[in-house]
This record gives sequence, C-alpha cells and structure tokens, in this order.
Amino acid sequence: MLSKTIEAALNKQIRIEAESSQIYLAMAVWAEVKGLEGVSMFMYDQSNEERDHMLKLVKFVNERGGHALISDLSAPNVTFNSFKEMFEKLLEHEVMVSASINELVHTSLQEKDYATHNFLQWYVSEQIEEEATARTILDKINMIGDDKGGLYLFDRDIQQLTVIT
Ligand code: OFO
Repeated sequence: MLSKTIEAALNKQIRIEAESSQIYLAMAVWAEVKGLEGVSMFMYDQSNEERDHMLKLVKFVNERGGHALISDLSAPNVTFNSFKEMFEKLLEHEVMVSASINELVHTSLQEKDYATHNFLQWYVSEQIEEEATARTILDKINMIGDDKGGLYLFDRDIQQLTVIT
C-alpha cells in the first residue's frame, strides 16, 4: 500500500511524464511543418516513449492500492527559433525530469518504501540515457552550425539514432 506522501509524489511524476509527451509532440509537429522528416519522426517516438513512462507509473500507482491522477497539463511551446533551440529545450527538460526522479527516489527512502524505490531504478537509468542522447544531438547540431547541407544530413542520420525506450 502506498503512503499518501508517495502517492502524491508519484502522481506529480505522472503529470510531468504526460507533459513531456505533449512537449515532444509539439516539437515533432513543428519539425514536420519545417520539413525535417527525420527530426520529426524522432520526436514522435520520444513523445510516445514519454506516454509509456506515464502509463508505467499509472499502472504502478493503481496496482499498489493508490489512485493514479490524470490531471490537466500546461500547454507546451509550439514554435522555436531554431532546431538548436528546440534541442536545448529538450535537454533542459530532461535535466528537470532527472531532478524530479531523484527527488522521488529520495522521498521513497525517507518513507522506507523499498518497492517504490526499486520501481524507480528503471527511471534513474532511463534518465541517464535520455540526457546522454540529448547531449549527443546537441553536440552534432553545434558542429553543423548554420550549414544547410549539414542539417539535411543530420535529419537523415537522426533516424539512425538508437531510440531509447
Ligand atoms: Fe524523458 O522523461 Fe520520461 O522519464
């Protein structure tokens, strides 16, 4: 059985994952409109993954006798000045998510909820990978700069990037 504190903390994370999914969906749509097919496909995948992260939490809360909260979400940014800015925002967001997961892990230990602590380890590893992917992408974009040909190749190559699940 979840304590009220843990239930509330997990529900907060459910909302963050749902917002992540919307944020990345908005990025996918923007990239698609801008004609970068590869980036857009990558972002649609990221959006789906975030929804899976959310559902995993929903199931866990309900299985442990809690009530997963499906709440309203903040509206995401729908336009960006550049792809560089878009991926900077993505990295910034993932760093925020990692901090939130860390906080949750801390709370689970304080509450002596070892089942939740164990469950959260998957998210800890996931965040390491997602931050690394975002940093790799940003490094590439920084190398490309304003080169249109480079952006074209990047768009093609990003489809090859291992999509982290
Ligand atoms: Fe990429 O954030 Fe979920 O966990």
